[in-house]
Amino acid sequence: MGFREDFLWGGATAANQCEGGYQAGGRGLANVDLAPLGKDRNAVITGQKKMFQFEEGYTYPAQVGIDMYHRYKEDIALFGEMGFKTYRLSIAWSRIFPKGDEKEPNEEGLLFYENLFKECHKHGIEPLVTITHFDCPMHLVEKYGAWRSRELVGFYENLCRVLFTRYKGLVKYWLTFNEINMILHAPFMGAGLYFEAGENQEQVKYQAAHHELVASAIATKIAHEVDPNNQVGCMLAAGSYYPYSCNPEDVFKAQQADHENYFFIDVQSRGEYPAYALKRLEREGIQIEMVDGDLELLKNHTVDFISFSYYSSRVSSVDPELLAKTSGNIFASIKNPYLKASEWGWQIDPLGLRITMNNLYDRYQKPLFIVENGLGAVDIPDENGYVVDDYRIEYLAAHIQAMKDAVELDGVDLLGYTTWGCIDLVSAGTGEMKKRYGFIYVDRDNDGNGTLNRSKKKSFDWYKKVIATNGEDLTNE
Ligand code: P53
Repeated sequence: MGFREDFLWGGATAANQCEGGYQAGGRGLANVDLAPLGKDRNAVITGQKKMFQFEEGYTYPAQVGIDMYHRYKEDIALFGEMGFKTYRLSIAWSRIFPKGDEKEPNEEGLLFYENLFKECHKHGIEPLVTITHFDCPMHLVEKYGAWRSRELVGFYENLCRVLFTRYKGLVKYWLTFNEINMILHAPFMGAGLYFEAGENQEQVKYQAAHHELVASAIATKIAHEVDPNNQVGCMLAAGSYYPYSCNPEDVFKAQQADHENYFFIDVQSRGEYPAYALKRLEREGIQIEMVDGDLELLKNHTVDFISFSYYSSRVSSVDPELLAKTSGNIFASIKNPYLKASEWGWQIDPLGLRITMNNLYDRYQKPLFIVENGLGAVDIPDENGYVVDDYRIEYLAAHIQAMKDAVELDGVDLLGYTTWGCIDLVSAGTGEMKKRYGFIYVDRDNDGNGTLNRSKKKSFDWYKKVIATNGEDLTNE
């Protein structure tokens, strides 16, 4: 019983939130570099404010990140010490193709990841690679309007072909787009999209989504052609919607809200635009331009597994008063009176993870992979950089228990679990260093002060024990 013997325990990061070295090795500028700390970050990531270059008076945390570009050996050794079976990371597209539309890739960028993957294998760690984690080269944003343009499909295809060929034998688990549904909520950070005044934003978003979905199918096709051992997953920012009450209108609203997110995975996993989406798009006058062969590509190249992030469940209602009181997250959600929240207002719901797993497994009947979960919190280190993070242990233990229940009691097929930000890194939503998720503390603050030294938190040894017992011992002693 319990988790499968080859269960992939590990942790997850994304290039722009940890690497830094934003100009090193010939790397080009990307949308994610331009999301500033503090005021205006949200306006930039939601595409309401254009920022095509660094501007005076702002701090850009992605420039340095936690300097993993130069320190990955030390970091991977620490992951190895915890017993990680897998490490989820993302490729910075603009390291491989600095502008995005070149014919030939940048060898320095390719070599960087080759060395990193080799380092993983030295420690018995299988890399799990997100091809794009919110990033898009700025040249593609400026010249083509990023994913609103069909041409991006071809550029992404080139990127994937290069990656699958070069890393054959080093990487077998791939995710095509991080949190693909984020394009609806954070279009600039999610897909390099910004809007002109008066433009039909929904039209632009769904056209761009179509391009990503076709690109994802093409990637899946090439991955399987290059190496039949490759396993390709889609990736959803998950968290099922609860109706606020048993008022059928609330229940219906929650179902509709889930549909908005399932839409992407329905296409990637079932291979077709779902009927509810076609009807809705038609009703709203949104027309998706397709190219001959798109529907066949989607149909014939569906994903092998379903990966997702889970931080919280969500709540929906038709009551305008409740709608005014939403919780602090890019996904606006009504506060759930039964749940406590993190310091950033993210509501904590371990059972919601089990519910979400059941919903996804019922719907797709493919193996699941939880590739993000964790608690963003303020940590206070002692003089040696040690943090007693019992709150994090408590959060993770409760979520691991819930996923164990989903496996043992509900029969969900689960491939693995990677906690978000296994080493402290820059927050995607806020740009802060202060919002920490790691087992490893990084000495750096919001203003860029600190030595960047790494130190173990209490949760480091705890997670090591969890992995060593394959999730049987979750106690905190
Ligand atoms: P931060 C919002 C809601 C759900 C997932 O988020 C999200 C976000 C973006 O804030 O993104 C994922 O850093 C994402 C990671 C991100 C992580 O959640 O805002 O894939 O890049 O860091 C946590 O606390």
